Amino acid sequence: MGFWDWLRSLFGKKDEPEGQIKELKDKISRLDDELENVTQERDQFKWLLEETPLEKPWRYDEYENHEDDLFSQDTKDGILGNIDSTQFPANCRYINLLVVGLFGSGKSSFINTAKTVLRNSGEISTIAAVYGEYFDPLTEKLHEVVLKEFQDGKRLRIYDCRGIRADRGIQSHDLEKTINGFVRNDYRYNPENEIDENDESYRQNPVLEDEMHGVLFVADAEKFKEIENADIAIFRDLRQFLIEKGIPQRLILTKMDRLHLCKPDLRWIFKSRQAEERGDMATKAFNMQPNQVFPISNYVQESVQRIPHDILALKVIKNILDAACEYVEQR
Ligand SMILES: Nc1nc2c(ncn2[C@@H]2O[C@H](COP(=O)(O)OP(=O)(O)OP(=O)(O)O)[C@@H](O)[C@H]2O)c(=O)[nH]1
Ligand SMILES: [Mg+2]
Repeated sequence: MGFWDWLRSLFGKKDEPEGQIKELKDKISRLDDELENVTQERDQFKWLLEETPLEKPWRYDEYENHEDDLFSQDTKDGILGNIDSTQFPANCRYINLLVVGLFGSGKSSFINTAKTVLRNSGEISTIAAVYGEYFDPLTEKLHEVVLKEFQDGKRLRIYDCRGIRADRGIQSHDLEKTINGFVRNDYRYNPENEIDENDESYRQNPVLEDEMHGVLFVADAEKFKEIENADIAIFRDLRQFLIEKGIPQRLILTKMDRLHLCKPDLRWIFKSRQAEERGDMATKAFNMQPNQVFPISNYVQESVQRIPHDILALKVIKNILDAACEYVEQR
């Protein structure tokens, strides 16, 4: 008997349909239970796999005893020493970096982390205001922070600014103007209108030391997969703008401390399968080279400095600083 004949036959008989329907309902509910059990089992295996470290680290495999050597006081002192002896270009007093990313991605927290590690006093910096993740954007103004003073009045400066979002975020035009040095510190970005050339925060004739010499894209390792197409377009256009100008750009992946293996101990970050997967996905999503992507964990709850946090932040600071100096020298 075909399906429809069978179905019709159910309703043809007065006393049988109820029994048949109950049977169908029972079958469905039994399968639902089975499905739930199988799903639970699958999740347990997945969890176990994620908690099993990789045999080889996915980055910085040049360190022999990987976690011990990479996250050591020696490594930290070495990078801090290298940063101290940076040869600043003669043609410019300042190296300026801009952080760019979606609302709540961790831009301001990164500035606090970078300030903390370069100051290295043991205290966590709160120079850039940070808020919860579920509110409107907190940072609305261009905010200059001096990360480090070098000899002869040279300075490494970093700039926080309004986040990207197609509807309420910073306008692409304003980002480009900021990078080209037209926007003065403390300008409050207007998501509705581009900066007016008659605004008192509009710098009429910017020089090299007013421009940005490096851009740090910031993305939340947990959420960047959810980026809307319209937002991706803003990133893509900005990246193209930077490539044409030759300005170095790097990607910082924040909130790595929330991923498998990293959660209990950040020292496992480069043996974490989930961290590796997020690193790969972000590299592809932003169309970067793997060595331009830097996973980090910002200081958000900690009250004292920790070596793994410091080293992850130092790696990206050193890398972008060298690239930015090189860029300025060639100008
Ligand atoms: N666990 C963890 N939380 C982080 C990290 N970075 C930032 N956060 C949290 O993410 C939230 C947003 O961080 P912000 O630094 O304010 O992000 P933002 O990009 O400056 O946000 P807007 O200025 O609003 O665009 C805060 O609640 C931070 O505590 C991180 O690396 N790990
Ligand atoms: Mg902010």
